Amino acid sequence: MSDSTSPAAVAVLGLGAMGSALAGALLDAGHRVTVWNRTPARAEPLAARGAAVAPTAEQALAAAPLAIVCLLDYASVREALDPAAGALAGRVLANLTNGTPEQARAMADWAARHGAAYLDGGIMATPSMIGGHASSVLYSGAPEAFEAHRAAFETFGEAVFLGPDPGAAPLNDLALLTGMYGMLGGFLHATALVGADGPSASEFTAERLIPWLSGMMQDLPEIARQIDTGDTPPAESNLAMQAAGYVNLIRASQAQGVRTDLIAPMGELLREAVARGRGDGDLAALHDLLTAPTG
Ligand code: FVH
Repeated sequence: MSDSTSPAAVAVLGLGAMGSALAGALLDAGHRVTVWNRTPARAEPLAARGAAVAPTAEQALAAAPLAIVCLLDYASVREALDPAAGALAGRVLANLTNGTPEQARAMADWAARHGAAYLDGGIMATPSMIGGHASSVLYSGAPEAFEAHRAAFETFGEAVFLGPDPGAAPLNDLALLTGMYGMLGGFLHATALVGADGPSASEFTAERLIPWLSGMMQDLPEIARQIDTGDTPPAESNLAMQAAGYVNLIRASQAQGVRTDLIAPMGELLREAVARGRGDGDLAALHDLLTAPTG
C-alpha cells in the first residue's frame, strides 16, 4: 500500500460530473491519475490536465493500488467492474456511488471474493464543491485501506471514517439526503405558495425563508436530545396546536392551486399523533410514530 501522506497513483472509474470533479481534485493535489469512462470522450478534459486514460476498466484498475469508482448506481458499477474483476486482487476499491447499505455490504463481499479491500462512500458535496472547505465524504469499510489512502481522500474535502460496516457510510449519506430533500421540499412548496400574489422567489427566499429556517434550525438539537433520552418536558408548541394550524397550510395551498404532495404527509402524521393521545407532546413524539412497527 502507498504512503498515506504523499501523492500516489489513483485510478478513477466514472467521469460523470462527480467522477470528473474527483479526478480533477486528485490531479490538482499532484496524484498520478488514471481515468476510465464508458464513453471515452468524457476523459478528454482530464487527459489535457495530465491524466492517463485507460481504454478499459480492467486496465484502469491495474494502473493503481487505489481505484475510486463513481458511477450512476450499483447496477452500473457491477456492469463496469464484473468484466474487470481479474485486476482487483491486492487493491483497494473505494466505491463512492450512491446506494443502500445492503448494496454496499453485497459489494464488499463481491470485492472480497476478488481479493480487494473495500470502502464504501457517501459524497456530501456537489461536483463544484469538491476540494472546497464545505465538502465532506463519508467512508466505511476496511479501516486499514482508509488509513493507507487518507491523503488521496482528503483531496476531496473532509474525509470522515464511520467504521468497518460498509453500510454505515451509505446509511448516513441517505439520512443526510432525506434531511436535504425535506428542506428542499419545504422550500419548493413555500415559494409556490407565496408565488401567486407575493414577492419573487428570490426576494422571499433571501428576506423571509432563510432567516426563518435558520432560526428554526436552532431547535433541532433540543428535539434530538428528546429523541435520544425520551425526556420530553412540557411542549411550548404542542402537537395538537400544530395539527390544527397545519390544516390551514393544506387549505391555503389548495385555494392557491398548489399541489399538496410535498406537505400532506406531515399533516397526516400530526393528526395521527393527536389521535393516539400525544397532542400535548412535542415533535419528538413523531419520531416514535415513524419508527413504530407497522401493521
Ligand atoms: N452530482 C451530484 O451532485 C451528486 C453529489 C453526491 C454524489 N452523487 C452521486 O455520484 C454518482 C455519480 O454522479 P454524477 O453526478 O457523476 O452522475 P452523471 O454525471 O450522470 O454520470 C454518471 C456516470 O455513470 C456512468 N455510467 C452510467 N451507467 C453506466 C454503465 N452501465 N456502465 C458504465 N458506466 C455507466 C456514466 O458513464 P457515461 O454515460 O459517461 O458513459 C457516467 O460516468 C451517483 O451515484 C450520484 O448519486 C452525485
